[in-house]
Amino acid sequence: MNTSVNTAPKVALITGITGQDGSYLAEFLLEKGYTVHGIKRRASSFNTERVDHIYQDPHIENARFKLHYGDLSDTSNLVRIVQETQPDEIYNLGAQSHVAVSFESPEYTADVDGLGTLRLLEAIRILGLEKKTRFYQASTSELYGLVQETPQKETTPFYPRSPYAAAKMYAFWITVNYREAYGMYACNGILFNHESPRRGETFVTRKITRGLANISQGLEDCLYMGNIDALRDWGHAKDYVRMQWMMLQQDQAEDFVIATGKQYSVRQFIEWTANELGMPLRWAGSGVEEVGYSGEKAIVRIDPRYFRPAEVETLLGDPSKAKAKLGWVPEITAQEMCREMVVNDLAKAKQHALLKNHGYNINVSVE
Ligand code: NDP
Ligand code: GDR
Repeated sequence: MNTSVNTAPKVALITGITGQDGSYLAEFLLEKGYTVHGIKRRASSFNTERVDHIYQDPHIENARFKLHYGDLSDTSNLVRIVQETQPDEIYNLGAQSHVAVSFESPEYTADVDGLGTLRLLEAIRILGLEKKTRFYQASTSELYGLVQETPQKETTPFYPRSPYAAAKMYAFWITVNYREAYGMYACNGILFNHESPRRGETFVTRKITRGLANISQGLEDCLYMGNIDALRDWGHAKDYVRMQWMMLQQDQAEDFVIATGKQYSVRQFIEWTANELGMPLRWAGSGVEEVGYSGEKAIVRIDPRYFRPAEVETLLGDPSKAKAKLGWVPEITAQEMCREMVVNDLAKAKQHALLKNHGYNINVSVE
């Protein structure tokens, strides 16, 4: 652990602060007494829902939470924000983070997820902050792609299977390179899938809990899925942001796998969710004809539109190094997390159903 005696409050800069991890990490760092700066993208409507509860009016004296407009594709903007904020720690969580979308926008994904990382590292260097600013890169289990070894650990060879993973592979190595070339404290957290009630609605777990909760309240009829036999090692985002911080408090920068070491299928996650909602499933048929029935009602079907051009069939992490060196162990199991997500989405679905029953026009967007 870093035993520095400097007692001035630390300053953190988070890219992707409006995302799932950014919001939990900001909460965590504020609780630790940090001043937290975040980069948010300009959008035509408000996009800060996940951090609204920690928003502080910039007019108040000593506000410890500040948002800056910016984008990982914009070098001069990043340099200016790093210059203004002089961070002790940068957490690069911003990304086009959807694997399926990366096949549709490969160049944008490469720019933001790959070159965006380089731009931040260069900003640190250009501003002469190599010895002050510590850098965390949000690397991913998607790097393992077509897995070469099970379970996957820090030494397992990479085999990316999507434009997203290829871009993140560049980001991984440029982070290692800046550590070795310039002596920067820069490290990669190779994080396996992690979820929460704040997970984006188009990632598989949230799509399932939200979709089935809506079905339970009569707001949707059927949930359309892709490859339900894919296997993932799912943890809770709250556990994982704690580890992101721990990685920047060491004497030496190192890369770590963050995972639970347990694996389940998408199919199992659907079944847990359906059971939580009191509508257990019976499967019939196979392949794209497979259907999940609740009673006589078909509520889960396969839509090949959700198959990916190249799939990552199985991921299972080995977090032994994180446990041995940092004492990190995940506290929330995948099934507990599923329950929390169901409770959250069911409450929302009930609110929507109530409004609908009182004549309000409720459109439930589905993807
Ligand atoms: P989210 O998709 O929830 O959040 C992504 C964030 O990046 C959002 O704040 C988004 O802004 C922002 N962003 C997107 N494009 C840009 C851009 N061009 N410039 C600046 N910011 C941008 O992701 P998570 O919180 O789940 O993940 C955080 C990071 O960890 C990502 O880099 C992801 O790839 C990586 N990761 C995630 C894992 C997971 O299972 N969750 C596992 C391993 C790695 P906006 O809100 O405006 O869209
Ligand atoms: P992933 O997460 O691609 O692992 O990337 P996602 O939840 O999107 O998919 C997990 C698995 O579920 C299968 N699947 C479906 N996925 C989605 N989104 N929608 C469906 O309808 C569906 N049906 C089946 C997928 O094919 C896949 O096998 C996430 C992101 O957070 C990345 O940013 C991060 O790097 C990795 O996790 C680790």
